[in-house]
Amino acid sequence: MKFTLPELKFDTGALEPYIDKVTMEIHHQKHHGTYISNLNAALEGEETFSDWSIEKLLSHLDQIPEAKRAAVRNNGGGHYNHTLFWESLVPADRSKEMSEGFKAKLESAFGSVEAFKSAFKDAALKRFGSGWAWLVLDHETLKIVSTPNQDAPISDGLKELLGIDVWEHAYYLNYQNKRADYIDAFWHVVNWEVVESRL
Ligand code: MN3
Repeated sequence: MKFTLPELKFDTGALEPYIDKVTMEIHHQKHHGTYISNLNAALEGEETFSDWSIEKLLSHLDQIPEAKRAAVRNNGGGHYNHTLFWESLVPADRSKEMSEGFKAKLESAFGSVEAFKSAFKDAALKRFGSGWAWLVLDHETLKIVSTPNQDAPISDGLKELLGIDVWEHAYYLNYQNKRADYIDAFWHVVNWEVVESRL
């Protein structure tokens, strides 16, 4: 399968002031674009995997030849994580509150919505270096995890509901070293309808 860069469902400037236009342009076109080129290059000539989806590749990394495995894990993860990330975002003026049902699930898992947000932020802040923080479903249980680099929860059998990219490329132009401010701003542009639909 030749992987291609998915289109964004909003203009690159539409997430301002929370995520700036230049960051979105570089992040989508250059960073995500490069993961896709590198993933396609790694799988070039590998007939076995020619019809494998990105989900299947990341769920069966042990079946990828060792010489290609790190490239598929890093670039395949980069493609998968960013695709989920773009889909989870929405311009603030189009974003809707989370549903009462979803709120109840978060309250049941974390005590309150605020406690969920605080634990998610903590995971995102404590991820040393580059990586992601996630709200995932582990079988039937909602959990917060973080992954280094471009590792994807799906490789550990977890289902991603919401992820935040905390690589510096995701926020440095606008927030410099202030990762916490970027995380606080992120909540304004979360597409809860999409997040909930992943349940
Ligand atoms: Mn990124």
